[in-house]
Formats: sequence, C-alpha cells, structure tokens
Amino acid sequence: MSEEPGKPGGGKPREEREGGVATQERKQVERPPRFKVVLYNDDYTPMEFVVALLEQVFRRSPVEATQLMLQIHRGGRGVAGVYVLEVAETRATTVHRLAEQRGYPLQAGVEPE
Ligand code: TYC
Repeated sequence: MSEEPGKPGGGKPREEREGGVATQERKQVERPPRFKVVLYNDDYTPMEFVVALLEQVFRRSPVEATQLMLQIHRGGRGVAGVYVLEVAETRATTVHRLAEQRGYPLQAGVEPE
C-alpha cells in the first residue's frame, strides 16, 4: 500500500515517519550549532574601547579582555565568544551599535564554529 506523502492527513503519523520516540530523544541530546563572533583589527578604534567592550558585551575578565584585544591587534582578528546563532548575531550587532555611536570603525562578524 502506498503512503501518499503529499496528501494532508494521509500516510503514517509524523512521529512514526520520523522514528517516533527515537527522534525526540536524539533531538534532546543534539547540541544546537554554535557560531563565533569574530572581531577585526583596525587602526582607529582605541584599545581601551575594545577591552571595555570585551568585558561588557562578551563577559570577559579584565585580563582576558586585554589579552584578547592584543591578540586581535597583532593577528588581525580574534574570537570574542561562541554562542547559538541568535545570541551571536545580537552581540555582533551590539558591537556595531556601540562602535558607531563613538564613530569607531570596529567590525565584528559571525561565522560557524
Ligand atoms: N589596532 C587598534 C589600535 O591600535 C586597537 C584594536 C584592537 C582595534 C582590536 C580593533 O578589534 C580591535 N588602537
């Protein structure tokens, strides 16, 4: 007997098609994909501003924030934090908003982990 997949109400119930309880159990243990918020170096944003931003937006300690800022300053880019997509995008947007308010060209991007 055929299953008629396109027909509403036809075929097997969703739970059965997708493997029932097994699907739900697998979903519970799967980690959602994570995304890096990457900060880029530039020649104009003050070091103190980047350190303060890493402390306040990315919850880094003063020592961590200073070390990370220097790493970005020397290496061109660095990972400020790793989050689920919505949080990563919100933090990158916050970086742009705070930098723009002060007239700094600081750039942040979001990329898959
Ligand atoms: N290069 C900047 C300076 O010398 C400091 C800086 C560090 C800027 C990190 C951006 O993501 C950055 N003032």
